[in-house]
Amino acid sequence: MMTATKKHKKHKRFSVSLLCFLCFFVANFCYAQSPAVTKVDPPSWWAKHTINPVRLLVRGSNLRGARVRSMNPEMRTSGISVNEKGTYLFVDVEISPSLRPGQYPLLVESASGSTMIPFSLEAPLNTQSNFQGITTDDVIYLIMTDRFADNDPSNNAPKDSPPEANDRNNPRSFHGGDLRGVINQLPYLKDLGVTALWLTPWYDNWNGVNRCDKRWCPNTYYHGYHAIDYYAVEDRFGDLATLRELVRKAHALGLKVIQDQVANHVGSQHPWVRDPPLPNWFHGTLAQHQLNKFRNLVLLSPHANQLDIRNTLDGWFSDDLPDMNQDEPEVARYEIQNALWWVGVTGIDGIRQDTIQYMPRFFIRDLSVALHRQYPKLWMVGEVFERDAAHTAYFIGGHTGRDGIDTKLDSVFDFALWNASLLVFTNKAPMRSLPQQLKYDGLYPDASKVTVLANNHDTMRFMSLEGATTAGAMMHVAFVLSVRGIPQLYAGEEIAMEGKEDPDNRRDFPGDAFKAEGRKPNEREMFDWTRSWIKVRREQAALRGGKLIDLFVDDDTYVFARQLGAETIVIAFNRDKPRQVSVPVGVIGVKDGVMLRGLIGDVSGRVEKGQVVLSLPGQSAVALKAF
Ligand SMILES: [Ca+2]
Ligand SMILES: [Ca+2]
Ligand SMILES: [Ca+2]
Repeated sequence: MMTATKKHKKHKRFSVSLLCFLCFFVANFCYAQSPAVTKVDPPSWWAKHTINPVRLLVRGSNLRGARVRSMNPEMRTSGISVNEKGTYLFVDVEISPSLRPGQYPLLVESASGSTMIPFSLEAPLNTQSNFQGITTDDVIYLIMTDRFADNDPSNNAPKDSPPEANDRNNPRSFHGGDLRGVINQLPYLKDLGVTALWLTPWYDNWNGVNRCDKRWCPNTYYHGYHAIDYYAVEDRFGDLATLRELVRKAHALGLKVIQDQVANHVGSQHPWVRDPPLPNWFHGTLAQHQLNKFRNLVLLSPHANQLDIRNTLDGWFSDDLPDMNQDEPEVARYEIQNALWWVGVTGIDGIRQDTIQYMPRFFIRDLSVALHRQYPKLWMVGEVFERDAAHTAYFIGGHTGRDGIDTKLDSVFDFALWNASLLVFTNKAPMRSLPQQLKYDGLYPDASKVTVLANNHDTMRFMSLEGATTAGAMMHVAFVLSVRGIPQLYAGEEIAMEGKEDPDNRRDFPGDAFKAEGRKPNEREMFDWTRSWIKVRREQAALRGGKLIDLFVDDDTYVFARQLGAETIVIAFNRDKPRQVSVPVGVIGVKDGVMLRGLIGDVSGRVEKGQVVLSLPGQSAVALKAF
């Protein structure tokens, strides 16, 4: 008994120490080898979504051999794949339509341990006030968030940012503008009359500063085009809650919101660059990649060689902009879900897609189709920065290209017409260049769908162009607001701001000008003029959606009608001294005896023998209506 007890004790002691040793070993082993999760994209989704299952990309460590399962039987997982290093895991999550919004964490298990993937289902936003799309009834206003209004100083110097990154005297540093600033200026924008705000990218960008011995250093990514996280809001601009507040408050005032999305590339500080989820996630690596030579003609020309085409589609926009490989289905799927996620969580109405021509056309189509399938009215405009209507028309949806693809893209910017207008209103080209350019509308399936920019953050401001005058700037903006298409203004043009090439064209918006009493005389003149043209556009359906018919043109004067049903608006531009012009309105059905009265400009005339004689003021634009 005694022996037995001793033996037992000895055995027990041995077992305990062995167990301790094993525990210690296993614990260490487990600690070193258990799966760990640091990020999940997307972090949330919706039941009854057109994308189901949704595919998650999970970042972490020791994910090799891991299984993923839901704790809820109405959420099913499948299609797991893990990268070679075990740092990324893809998994399909199928969501039962009956699941309610809430937390639905997923369990990741491997032979050596387990952990959770946080994941939730969101309540869908109201489709009556969100996802409304953009039409010719809208006037878009581009805001570069960092340069518009700083109304939250607490986010101006994040802990990981060196002082040089936050130097307001450096045009390439962060200047402090934020989402709160945009929210607080919504009444200003409402007063101006614009109806849709396009904000430069709000993805989180690197807070640091690039140093070099070139003239463009030190520089930062204040503009937002170098995402380090496709699922996070720039911490200097605010957070997701503030962004949602912005969209909600804008919608309450009748203002829509457009997100600037950048599917073509991410920033070189993105964690993917050091450790890509797949070897072909990008085109090349930081150490080995081709630079885009921007031979954009090869995208349209049937004579291009494959080497040039691949360079234009796969080349990096710059050495610090790794090019995403949408030919890899996991990348395409990730990006399509990402676009839908932002729309779904914020309620935005439209997307401006950056550098869209450098992505494969099938991807533009698949993205457009997925967006419209979930949000039928949602709108996407692509940046195809070409002063050539044949090229931009190739990318708009509604017709099939020679590759057999209809991109289904809602809109493209009309850089060709913008260019013509700048030349005409700075007296470098005759007025007839405007109808000369507009003849290429025949290349578009529906030219009323193009977005007519007055300028943007990549172009010189009008007032800094050679030959610019305030009168020229006023005619230019009147043209943008009266020609066919969807007009787009750039913050600051309405107060005649100056600015040469990037980054000079991104000066801080002068805070005083947000209030009428703070505007200098030239700012007030331009603001009031812009507002009056927006107002006429808002009040006259023919100006928004009417057919454009040329009536008169010579070197210095251009007169056209916008006609919708029985309504006729006549718009005239005269960059010469005051002159009389006989305009043939009988041809568009305006009867003799009808009066044309100025909506903008003190001009009127009675139609006789099919003609109306208008005394046009010099260096100005007028809008008349047939009564
Ligand atoms: Ca700020
Ligand atoms: Ca940041
Ligand atoms: Ca590309």
